[in-house]
Amino acid sequence: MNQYPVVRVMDIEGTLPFSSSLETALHIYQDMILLRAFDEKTLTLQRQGRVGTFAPSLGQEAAEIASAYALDRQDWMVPSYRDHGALYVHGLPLDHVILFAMGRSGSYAAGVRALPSSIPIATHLLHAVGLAYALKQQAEPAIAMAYFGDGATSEGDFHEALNFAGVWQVPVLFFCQNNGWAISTPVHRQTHSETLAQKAEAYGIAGVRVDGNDALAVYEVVRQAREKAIQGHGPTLIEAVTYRAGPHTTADDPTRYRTSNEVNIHTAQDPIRRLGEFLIQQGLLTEGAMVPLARAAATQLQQRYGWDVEIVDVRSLSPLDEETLGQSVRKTGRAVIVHEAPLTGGFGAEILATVTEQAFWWLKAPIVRVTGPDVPFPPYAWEDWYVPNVSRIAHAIGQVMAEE
Ligand SMILES: Cc1ncc(C[n+]2csc(CCOP(=O)(O)OP(=O)(O)O)c2C)c(N)n1
Ligand SMILES: [Mg+2]
Repeated sequence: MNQYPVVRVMDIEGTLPFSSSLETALHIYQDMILLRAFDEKTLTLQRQGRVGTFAPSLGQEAAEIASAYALDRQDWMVPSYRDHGALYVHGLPLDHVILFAMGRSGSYAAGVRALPSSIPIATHLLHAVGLAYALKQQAEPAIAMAYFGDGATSEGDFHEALNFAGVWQVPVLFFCQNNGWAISTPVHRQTHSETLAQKAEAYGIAGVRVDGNDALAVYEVVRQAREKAIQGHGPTLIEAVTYRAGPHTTADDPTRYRTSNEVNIHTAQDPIRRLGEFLIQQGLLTEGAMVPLARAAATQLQQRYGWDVEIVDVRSLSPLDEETLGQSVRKTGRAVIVHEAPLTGGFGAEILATVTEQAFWWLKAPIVRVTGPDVPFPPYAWEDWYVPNVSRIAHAIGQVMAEE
């Protein structure tokens, strides 16, 4: 039997080269962040009773967004209920997604080559094969791509669809997001197959397994499978291995069937953080100027005393991510604020006030600021003396750790 190794482009730390355009990578990253923000917003709307049941994409942003970037607008997207991000990339405005969740179908997807999201599991895979059959008949240089989950591979429709697609050799891609769970059923209770990709073999079609948290690998794999289908070389089953970090839908409580330890292990592979690291290394994203210094100080202290230091990079001052600041300090009970500007009137004072508002009762030590001194910024030769350095930051961390 064929082997199904996982295709990867970036490793966990977000390194390794990428042959495609970096501009595409940047756009994918932006839309992954947008999808996460959309998820958060829609969850709030749902909790307020303003939209119906909603399936979030938390943890699956790379698979959702990068797969859709690999398609062309004339391709048919055949989505499932979780694929808001993919639909958005394919041209569906996000407000249509919300309207659909509120039960209004009206002008849904007008002009966009996308079917309505399928709630029944796997039935839409046959519709995708039918669309691909039509594309082939009309000699259109386009494909159909069906989105579905690991649970769908146990449905008869999945097998019928792969069978027809193989027999007819139509330009269809089956994009399976193996997110580990079908509501409360884990993958190992779904199938005894080692992989989902290998199920392609029985139908005489290609099967590929890709790291679904590696946005660039997902993009490459879908792009290549699409090219192959357009050239008349048949369908592909793509298994994107990812993780559903949130609930199945707003009607689900995953704490009843999985441990927080499992969730923590997977969220360490967060696809957004990973692509972010890659883009920073490519010089396309920057991190705060003090972050590398803070990281060096944290590494030193970890090695010397075994301390775990959490670094929060405040990406924008307005809006200020107060929630993250509060969460971090509620966890550690300590805070060191680092910036290059002078102490007096610096933004650090604003952060200090915010942290105090958010987490005063959790503080185990007074907050310490490491900043430039209260003098005008000096000429270049004196810059090293002026801006905070690793040893000053390490010293400040030592100060907040000393109070026990
Ligand atoms: C034909 C059919 N059977 C059962 C259901 C109920 N149901 C909704 S979602 C779901 C699990 C699907 O899991 P998976 O395919 O892994 O997709 P995921 O939700 O993880 O994205 C089930 C059984 C359904 N919607 N349709
Ligand atoms: Mg699933």
